[in-house]
Amino acid sequence: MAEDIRWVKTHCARMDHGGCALLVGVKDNRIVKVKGDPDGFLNKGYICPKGLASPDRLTHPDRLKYPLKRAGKRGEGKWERISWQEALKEIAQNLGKIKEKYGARAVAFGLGMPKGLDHFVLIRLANLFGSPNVVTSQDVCHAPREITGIHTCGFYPVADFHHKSKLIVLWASNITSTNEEGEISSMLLKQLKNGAELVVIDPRKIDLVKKSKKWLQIRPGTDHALALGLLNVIIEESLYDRDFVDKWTYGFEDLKNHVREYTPEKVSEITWVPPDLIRETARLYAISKPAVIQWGNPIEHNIHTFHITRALICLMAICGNLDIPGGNVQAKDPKIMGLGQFVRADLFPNKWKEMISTYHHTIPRLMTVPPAFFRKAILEGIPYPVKGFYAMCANPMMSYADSPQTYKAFMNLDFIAIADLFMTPTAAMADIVLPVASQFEFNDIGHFGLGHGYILARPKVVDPPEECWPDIKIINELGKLISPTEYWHDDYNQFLEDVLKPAGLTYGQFVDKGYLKGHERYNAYEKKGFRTPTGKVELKLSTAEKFNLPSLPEFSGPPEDDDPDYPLVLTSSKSRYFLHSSYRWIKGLRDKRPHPKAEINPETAGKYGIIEGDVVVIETRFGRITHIAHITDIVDPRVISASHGWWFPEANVETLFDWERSNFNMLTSTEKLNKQFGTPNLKGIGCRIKPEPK
Ligand SMILES: Nc1nc2c(c(=O)[nH]1)N[C@H]1C(S)=C(S)[C@@H](COP(=O)(O)OP(=O)(O)OC[C@H]3O[C@@H](n4cnc5c(=O)[nH]c(N)nc54)[C@H](O)[C@@H]3O)O[C@H]1N2
Ligand SMILES: Nc1nc2c(c(=O)[nH]1)N[C@H]1C(S)=C(S)[C@@H](COP(=O)(O)OP(=O)(O)OC[C@H]3O[C@@H](n4cnc5c(=O)[nH]c(N)nc54)[C@H](O)[C@@H]3O)O[C@H]1N2
Ligand code: SF4
Ligand SMILES: [Mo]
Repeated sequence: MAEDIRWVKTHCARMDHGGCALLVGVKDNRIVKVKGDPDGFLNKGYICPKGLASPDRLTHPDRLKYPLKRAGKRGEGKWERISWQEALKEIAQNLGKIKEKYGARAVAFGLGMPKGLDHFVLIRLANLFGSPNVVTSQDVCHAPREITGIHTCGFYPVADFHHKSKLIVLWASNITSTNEEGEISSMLLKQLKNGAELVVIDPRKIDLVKKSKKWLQIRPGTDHALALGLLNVIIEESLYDRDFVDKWTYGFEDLKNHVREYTPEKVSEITWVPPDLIRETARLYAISKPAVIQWGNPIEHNIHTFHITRALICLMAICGNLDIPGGNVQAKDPKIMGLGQFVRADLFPNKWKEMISTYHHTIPRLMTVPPAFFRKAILEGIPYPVKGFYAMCANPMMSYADSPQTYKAFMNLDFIAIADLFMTPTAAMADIVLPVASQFEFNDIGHFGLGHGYILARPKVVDPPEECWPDIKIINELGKLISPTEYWHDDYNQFLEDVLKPAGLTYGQFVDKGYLKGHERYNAYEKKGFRTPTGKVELKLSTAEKFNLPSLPEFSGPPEDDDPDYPLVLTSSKSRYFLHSSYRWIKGLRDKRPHPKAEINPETAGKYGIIEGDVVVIETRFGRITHIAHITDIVDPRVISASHGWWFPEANVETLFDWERSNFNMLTSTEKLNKQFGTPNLKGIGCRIKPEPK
């Protein structure tokens, strides 16, 4: 029997940022086994539970298999099956009508976590259709660190795990669970084996705390204060890299004067981290070279995200850890088609002038629309009305902050089309639902356009079932109906060839290689300076006045004021077994984590009369959900950590799968937003808990 199995090499995807090389065993167009590829460039054989379960995505009996058209009222769960031709025609006609009446910008295109090349094909469609509005969750995912990086030092400083670091600082990054940044946790573990030291900055005692030299159990939402405290110690104790600071930074004296007030004692009161631990951490980071900061999501789940990310880059810079091997680096792409060229940005040069976010004065270079501003356009017509939405790879009913507002906005749209693998709370709100082929069912390129310096081959392994189409094919066909046909291909696979052409490779040749990595080049600034107006790392922003940005990283308080009615501090993390709101319908994964769990310290549980397994009500000023109590000392008694992304595929479609019951974003709000990125508070929110009344 074993001889019948055909083994195919590909890369894991659409379960997180992806990256593990896989060996996939196929028999009769079915995946029968999957394992980590020992030759994998990043993972060297590692595979996680999600990777192992990833083929089960394809064979679920309830998977969407045919295009559907809404038959009842919106969200009522009544559908009729239609053909692809009808579905595409319906979408084209509705988007066309909106374009005619309100202009192309009244149609927004929605994307979730970037999953593959399709992400960029949809941006291309938006450009060709003439809409500047591509809505994504970038407000709370990567845009703050990437774009603040560009403004501060001319690039996005990614953690370099490809070279030896002396010290690794995991700042709000639970990498053994989330494999964040397309960097593989196995690479980090290898570094630790080779002697790198570890500092963990996390309100939860994550697994890697066991391997760490120091753990800073920070009060959620106060990272900007901590970063300023570290800067204070490093500067006051003259531990910074004097040579680099003299030659390559702008505004050091201003930063020095500015951080003087953030003494470890003061910062300790805000962050709950003991003053001596702040001092020791600052010293360790300053003297360990190279040291790398692996930054995670919670630094951008906060209205102060611009200050946090600015302060972290200042730390990297003054300690001389920018653009050196084993530090935070500018990854160089291989010789492939550029992102701008691929999405045909040239055809829409004035896009930024027309975007919804321009009205809200978001930071230059932010080219996607934050969800809060998208909904404002729908509900209030500010700055102009939005009436239509085409989205794929996203579940905004769960992933956007302030879920009731998303529901209201969707109820007010004239037309919604959603492409997904499964009926979700978002797909259930659509007029047209499109069934997609996913990972393993079509040829794809991973990590294109993500700034990690490499791309990965993801060749097709099996045929998709029934009428499931890859998103790239859907967009390619829709593109021909709603934009000039000459920009679309006869066969969507040609897009893969386009990307690889500059490398002189066909897709087939690329698959044989497995991946392409850009040339490693460090200290690039020594030749040309940093790509900022001053040619230096701008500790103080020279563009502050021009772009109306704060010139220095500041602390103006925690995300929310203390409120005695909500005495506990709420945070959350992502589950090792799911991707955001995705895949709770995969049995093998759901069995591992059947319920949304709230982590509660034993002392707090005792105080509120809660025992392990109780249904608990979690309330903030904005909403109320239930979770299952998990009593654990991995959190401080003052903190509650809940789970993100919960809906119940097994529940009734008429209730939109109980989308409100345990959905963390029922507890968040968009009443306060970060100015540069439109980011709401997802962490550090005042809350209270009680057992659910019986
Ligand atoms: N409160 C809170 N909110 C958050 C976060 C948080 O930590 N806390 N995290 C934020 C972050 S970092 C992000 S990136 C966003 C993520 O937000 P989303 O990307 O909206 O996240 P998912 O919930 O994973 O939704 C992805 C959907 O894509 C579908 N899908 C999977 N594969 C394919 C495919 O190949 N094609 C198509 N068309 N669909 C597919 C899945 O079934 C799922 O329904 O959420 C953000 N929101
Ligand atoms: N299994 C799995 N993997 C994923 C994802 C997933 O949903 N599931 N999502 C993918 C995506 S799109 C992204 S962007 C990445 C994100 O990956 P991560 O950045 O690792 O995301 P989180 O799990 O939200 O948060 C990381 C850690 O921050 C801690 N934390 C909570 N609040 C605070 C705070 O205020 N300050 C500090 N310093 N720490 C805090 C949490 O306890 C958690 O351990 O992961 C990717 N990989
Ligand atoms: S860590 Fe991510 S890329 Fe690796 S097997 Fe798991 S889900 Fe796939
Ligand atoms: Mo993300």
